[in-house]
Amino acid sequence: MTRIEQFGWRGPVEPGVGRVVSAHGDYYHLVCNERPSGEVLARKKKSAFTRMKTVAPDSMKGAKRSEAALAAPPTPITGDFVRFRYNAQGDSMILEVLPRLSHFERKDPTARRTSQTLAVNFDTLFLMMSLNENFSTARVERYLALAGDMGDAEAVVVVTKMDLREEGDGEYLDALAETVGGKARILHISARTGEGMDAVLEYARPGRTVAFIGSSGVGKSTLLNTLAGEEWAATQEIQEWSGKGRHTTTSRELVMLPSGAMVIDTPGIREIGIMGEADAVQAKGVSTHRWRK
Ligand SMILES: Nc1nc2c(ncn2[C@@H]2O[C@H](COP(=O)(O)OP(=O)(O)O)[C@@H](O)[C@H]2O)c(=O)[nH]1
Ligand SMILES: [Mg+2]
Repeated sequence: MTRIEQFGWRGPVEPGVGRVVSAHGDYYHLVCNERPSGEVLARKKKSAFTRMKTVAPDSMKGAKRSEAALAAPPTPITGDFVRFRYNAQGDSMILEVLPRLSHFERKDPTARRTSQTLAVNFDTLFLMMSLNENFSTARVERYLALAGDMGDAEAVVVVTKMDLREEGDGEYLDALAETVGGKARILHISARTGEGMDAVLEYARPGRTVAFIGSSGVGKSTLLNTLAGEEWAATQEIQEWSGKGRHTTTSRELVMLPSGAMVIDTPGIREIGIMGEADAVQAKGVSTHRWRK
């Protein structure tokens, strides 16, 4: 298998196909077959991504302009497969985002902005929430509604921090199971005790991609660290100490696991402001705490 196939590419293996594993400002870190190392830094070819300018001149305002913006080609994000022009001497250039097999989007309820794509090209979508103050069956319902048109992938609801289970929690877990019904499988896990890890590993198959979605603090990075192994987690810590902070999860990152599966860890929903949810709830003076729901 070539490198790009290992990273989940299932199309014809042609030169110039890469997968975005991280984005740093104007630069995209791609994995591909073009180099022995399999890694390349690339930029977007400007003219390939600025169609909006020709469709929507500066004089165009308001709704018309956002319509034109919608028609603009998608900007690459972590997880995307792209077509690029390799340049051994200088910057390689991304020419095009290849069709996404799956995508999870947050839709702005105020419709003032276009939707925000949180993850792409995953086989499994982990909709994560923890068994403490973050627990909300209503949120899971919203997640599942958003996942309704995600394309060719499976959504799985993951309840994290099961080690924090208290007496009476069975009721909440039952309510969740009832809400989810047959729409998704529900996993109960704990990174601390290892509960449920066998079930998680069923999705961590070679060449498969799992995307983690959930509020900040639910345990996404911890699960990733557990799956990637202590060695990987230690490297991340060193990088944070040295000030490079590669894994503070301020942006999406695609990580290859020792099993050959990949994880896309997304920043906490709070940071990316999904649906302004936390703010809205707080503004109403309603606690998100499960006991007072
Ligand atoms: N008790 C318990 N705490 C956990 C578990 N997983 C993560 N945490 C803690 O929850 C906090 C947030 O975890 P993190 O992985 O950074 O969350 P993220 O924001 O979703 O990436 C950290 O203090 C973790 O140690 C778990 O399974 N059990
Ligand atoms: Mg994190």
